[in-house]
Amino acid sequence: MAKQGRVVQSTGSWYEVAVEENEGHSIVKCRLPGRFRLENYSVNNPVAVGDLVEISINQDDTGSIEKIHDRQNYIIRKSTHNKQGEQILAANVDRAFVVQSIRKPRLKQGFIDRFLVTCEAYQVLPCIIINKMDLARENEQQYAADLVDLYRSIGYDIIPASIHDEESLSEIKEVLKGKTSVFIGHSGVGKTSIINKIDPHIQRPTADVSDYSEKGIHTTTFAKLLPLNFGGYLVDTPGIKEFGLVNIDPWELSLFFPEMLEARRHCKFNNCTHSHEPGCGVIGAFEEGDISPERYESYLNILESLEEQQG
Ligand SMILES: Nc1nc2c(ncn2[C@@H]2O[C@H](COP(=O)(O)OP(=O)(O)OP(=O)(O)O)[C@@H](O)[C@H]2O)c(=O)[nH]1
Ligand SMILES: [Mg+2]
Ligand SMILES: [Zn+2]
Repeated sequence: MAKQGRVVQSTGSWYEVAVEENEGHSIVKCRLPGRFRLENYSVNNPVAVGDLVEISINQDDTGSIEKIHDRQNYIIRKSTHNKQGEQILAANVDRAFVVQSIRKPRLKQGFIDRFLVTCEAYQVLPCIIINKMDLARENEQQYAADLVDLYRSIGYDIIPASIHDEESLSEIKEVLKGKTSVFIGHSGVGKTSIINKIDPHIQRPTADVSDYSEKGIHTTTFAKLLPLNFGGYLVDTPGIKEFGLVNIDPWELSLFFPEMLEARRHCKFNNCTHSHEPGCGVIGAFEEGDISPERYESYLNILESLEEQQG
């Protein structure tokens, strides 16, 4: 008999699927038939956490995934260095959070901007968390304040936070309440620590960042969809190093920088890449100070990597 469910965890070979029962739900351990891998050869994981699936139940009470329902949206990234290919981090989410720490490990604005471009392109509502603000030195506090001003001026939600600051945790809870969200970021920034704090029923392992490299040690190893005690669901994901963009053409990149939308209408050439062309509206807006130097630099860096990918 076929049943409908939602994938709550995937370990590579097994998928845990939550199936609605009379009251509450039960978890069925499922396998994925090989044909799904062939159909989605460019993606490492043809089924992602958050996917809505149809399963059949085997005699030994395990399940078999028969159908993956169309996704409302998803967050996908590519790892460029170790050729892992593409990976869907979560499917069917109302909001995706990029979690960064102001220190240990140090914040990387390029990562935030790549994440935001993916959210724009794949129609996911984003939110930025700058965690570990309790560790911030004076200049880092100023840096965080500047980032808050910058991203809010573009229209993005951004929350400076610390697991030792209740007010910031309540702010995060407000945004999560009643929705399905995902936390994405480098290892060690505190994704799992925040989750453990906002819902004390959840106690997932966390670990110190290395003193030597100031990087996390990849404590969370599988993405998991967690029910929140104040309503809603949150996917905790393992730390990632890179956020490579998937299926975005160089010519359309500026469409995913909201602050460039108006300026790009004034470009002299309609195939303008806004990097060197004469009569470019975006370069003009940048020179006028209407587009921030950091965002424009991110744009150029991403453009270069997309052009390299195209060969
Ligand atoms: N000072 C300070 N430390 C924090 C904060 N948030 C997390 N930490 C610490 O940072 C370390 C890493 O936290 P985790 O929650 O394991 O990080 P993670 O992002 O889940 O890392 P991965 O699972 O490896 O991706 C732990 O030692 C936490 O106690 C914070 O706001 N302030
Ligand atoms: Mg973690
Ligand atoms: Zn231009």
